[in-house]
Amino acid sequence: MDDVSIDSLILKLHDVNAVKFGEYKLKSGLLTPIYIDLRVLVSHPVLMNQVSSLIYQRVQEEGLQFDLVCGVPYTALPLATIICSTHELPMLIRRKEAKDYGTKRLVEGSFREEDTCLIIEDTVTSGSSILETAEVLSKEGLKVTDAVVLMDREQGGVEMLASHGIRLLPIISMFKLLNVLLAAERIDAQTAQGVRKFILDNNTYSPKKENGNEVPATKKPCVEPKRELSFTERAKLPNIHPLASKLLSIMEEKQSNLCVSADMTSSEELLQLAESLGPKICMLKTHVDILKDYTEAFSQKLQALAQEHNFLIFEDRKFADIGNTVKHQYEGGLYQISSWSHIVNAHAVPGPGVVEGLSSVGKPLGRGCLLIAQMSSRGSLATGEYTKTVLEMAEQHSDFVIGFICSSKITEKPEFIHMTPGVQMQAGGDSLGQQYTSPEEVIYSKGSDVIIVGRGILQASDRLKAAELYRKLGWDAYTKRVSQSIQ
Ligand code: S5P
Repeated sequence: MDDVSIDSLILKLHDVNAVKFGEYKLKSGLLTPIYIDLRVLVSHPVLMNQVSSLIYQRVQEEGLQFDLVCGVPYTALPLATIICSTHELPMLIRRKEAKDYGTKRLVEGSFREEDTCLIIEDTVTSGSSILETAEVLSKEGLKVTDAVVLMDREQGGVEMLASHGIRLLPIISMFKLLNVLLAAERIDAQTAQGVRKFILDNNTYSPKKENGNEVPATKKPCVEPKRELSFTERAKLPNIHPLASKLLSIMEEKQSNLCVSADMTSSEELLQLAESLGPKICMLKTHVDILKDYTEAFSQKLQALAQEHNFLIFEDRKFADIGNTVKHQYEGGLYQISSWSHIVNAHAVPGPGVVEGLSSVGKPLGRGCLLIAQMSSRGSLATGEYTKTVLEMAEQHSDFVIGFICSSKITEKPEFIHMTPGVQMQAGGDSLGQQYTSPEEVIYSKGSDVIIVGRGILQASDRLKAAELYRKLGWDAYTKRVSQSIQ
């Protein structure tokens, strides 16, 4: 299941008021700052079908084996019905109350003893509703081993059900939901933090409560929040691209998530800038084709400075042609970009061939590529479905694509690095469509990793002082974000 369809589903659930923020009473009497009310789904048939197909997708991905399906009454009942009808699976209906006439059955439908029944639920807090349904089914001789839930509030349901031998497979977790709503500016950082704290403070599962016996260590609840990984931890991920790992290590070592955009027209000036700002930055971005005096000696000097001050070079070439053409543009011509630039970027407009062409040159050299998923300029067309497709393209080429040029975090996959241009201390823009966001907003609120700053530093009277200020603002926003995710 890809992150993108989950992200857009979360936004749609918020649109229809299935996710509400405020003060609400849960079944247990506890007051909660977030309320998930999926009962409204029945009024939105398109959404209803999307949710049902995501649940079924999860069932398939996990390769679950079962003979029958039962939805927990009432909200999950229509979901189970759609799934069973679409995929022609036999279903059972669990009655909440036994009728006082006729058969007095609690479970309607045909089944054999020892049949395995898969449970479907809309939202889980403690897991008690699923357990109740599982107990009714067990009394009828049915086996319950798995349950799939759309929304897990991450308050102990997984652990509680596991202690009863039921594996709960959630599709959306509370922390994921908060991150997506935050990135889309549906909620502010304070609301997200308030809800995170509530969830962590109100875990409903205590192993000691289970039959009065201490649960073995392996079954202890995972109260550890799904905290955000630090740059150092991300650098050590098993599937990380070596260049992404190098960049993340540099960032941690230099405490800098600042990339300076060295948009200068003189090689000499650019080298002077690299020399003086080198210690403050993790990466230096060039537009080599705006230099009036490019020589091979320039690229050699720049590489030496990158080595000396430990930063990476990113040529912002924005390749956007068919694979065969970009291959030549990257490798050859006047600039021979692949020979000196650690990182380049590309538009996804031509389709995957652009990445494949670049990769055929860059991969053997250990280079990496950023895909342009969003742009900072007014009226940019890189939004919505386009951005989602870019993400898919990156996932399919993760042996060369190390991250994105974007305005906010677009994926939860920690192997990808998010880099955001259009950054200045003050909001505003220029007369040609550039739009600025502050370092704090970009890193803390929008979840990006690296700020790319050009004129904010280049036009300052003291560039070194300005670079240090941006470095500090970017770094503080990152440390604040990571530390809050583990509170
Ligand atoms: O969406 C984008 C993508 C890029 S790479 N918006 C951008 O502004 N950029 C680049 O970042 C742009 O080409 C320029 O080099 C830099 C921003 O410069 P500034 O002076 O506006 O900070």
